[in-house]
Amino acid sequence: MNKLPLLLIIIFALGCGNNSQSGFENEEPISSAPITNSEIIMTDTVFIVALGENMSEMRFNKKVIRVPSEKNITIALTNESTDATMPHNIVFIEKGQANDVGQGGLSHKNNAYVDPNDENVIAHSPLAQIGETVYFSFKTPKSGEYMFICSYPGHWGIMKGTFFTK
Ligand SMILES: [Cu+2]
Repeated sequence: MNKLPLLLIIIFALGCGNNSQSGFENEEPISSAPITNSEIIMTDTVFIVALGENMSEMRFNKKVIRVPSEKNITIALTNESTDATMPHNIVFIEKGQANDVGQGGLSHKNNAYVDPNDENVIAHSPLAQIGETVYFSFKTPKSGEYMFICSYPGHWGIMKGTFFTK
């Protein structure tokens, strides 16, 4: 997937690691030791954009999301709409359960329109207001086919896609 932000994070971490307060005057090498995966805790990030200015245009920029199974990942959801009536979230759910999850979330506005006890929900983001990016991390489920929706009222019938883990 998109490795650039991860690389930047690593570079940033290296840059902060061994520098003294002297800043520009510090010409010493940052570190001679190689960085190994075991020394850095990190998750891969999947970037998703919610688009559209109204109910007929609204959509995710991805129809399919593929990630490794049983692995911690981070989702970054950006809401690019400029219409304030278009908040969105992203909810990863069991296949075929979009309507049940959406209906069940209607009475849970304070939980981003997701029933916290819904067994069909794998993980979900907060609501992203227009122009906002929200992040959340979760451990992906075992290898299989799932789906993702926006559970904002009236959106799940259109804003949905397939979620594969392998
Ligand atoms: Cu939505």
